[in-house]
Amino acid sequence: MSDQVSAVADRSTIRLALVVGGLVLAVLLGFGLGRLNGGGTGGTATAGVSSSTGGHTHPPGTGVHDHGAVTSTDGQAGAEAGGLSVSSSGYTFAPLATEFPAGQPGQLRFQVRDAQSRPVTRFAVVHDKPMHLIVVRRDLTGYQHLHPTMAPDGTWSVPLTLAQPGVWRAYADFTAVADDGGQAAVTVGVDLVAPGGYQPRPLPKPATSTTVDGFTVSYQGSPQAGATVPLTFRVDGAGGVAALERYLGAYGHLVALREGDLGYLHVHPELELVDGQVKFWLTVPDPGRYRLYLDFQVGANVHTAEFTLTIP
Ligand SMILES: [Cu+2]
Repeated sequence: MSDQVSAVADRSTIRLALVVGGLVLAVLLGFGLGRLNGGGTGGTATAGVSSSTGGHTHPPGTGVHDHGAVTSTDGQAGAEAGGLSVSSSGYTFAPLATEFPAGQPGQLRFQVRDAQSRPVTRFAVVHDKPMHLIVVRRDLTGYQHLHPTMAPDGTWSVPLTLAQPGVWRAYADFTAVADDGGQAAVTVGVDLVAPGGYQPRPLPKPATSTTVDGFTVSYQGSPQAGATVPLTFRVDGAGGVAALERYLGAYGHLVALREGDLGYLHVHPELELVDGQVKFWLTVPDPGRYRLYLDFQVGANVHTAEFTLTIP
């Protein structure tokens, strides 16, 4: 009898040991994956580690641009594109619904969940907002840059209309604050669907100048694969160079999306205007075609200029 009890106890002990061992392994693996996601791109955007450079590289000899007091919103570093995964650095983009009738006003609701599947409720304010949401159709049309609001339970919501049928990509770009106060800059992406006949539009030809809402927007600079190069944007209105205003703490916000996989590059400008122009540092990882989206503000209105960029 005592042998049986002892045997049972031994089995329980073994089971317990296995469970504990498994948990430790899971935690180590999770941490390792987090490190790979954040650190594999050369960044330090792992929970508990805060990087003053925002987890991406700046070219030698150039000043850092504005990331405020926290890590950048990029979620990736150096030459790697982000937003390709629904989970990164232990954080998961969890939409409550992903289907939207085309052309009808709807509401996107989602949570950011941590490695324990708990909704995250603490976010650092980066560029004036705790959450930046980018939505674009798979053919790179219909770009939207939105700022959802969060309920106390960690559920974010924002009005959203997917104008045309197709598969759309949504990127959540945020800096989560962990229980220990550590901050992780993350970009995660998920597909949304507007059912119906998808008629993809070809990417417009590469150009360094475009018009939007009566403004002519042009840029100078020669992006190259694997290099960080300056891009300087100039906005002209009816009366010459337009007076750019700060929007979300900067004179402009530039997002670059890669054709093919919609890899996400988020770049930020120098703090101050240079001759009335807004200057960015852009690191493009690989040859290919990209669509650039520049948000800028003039006369209290925000406009978005779009460019196709080919990297040879
Ligand atoms: Cu934003």
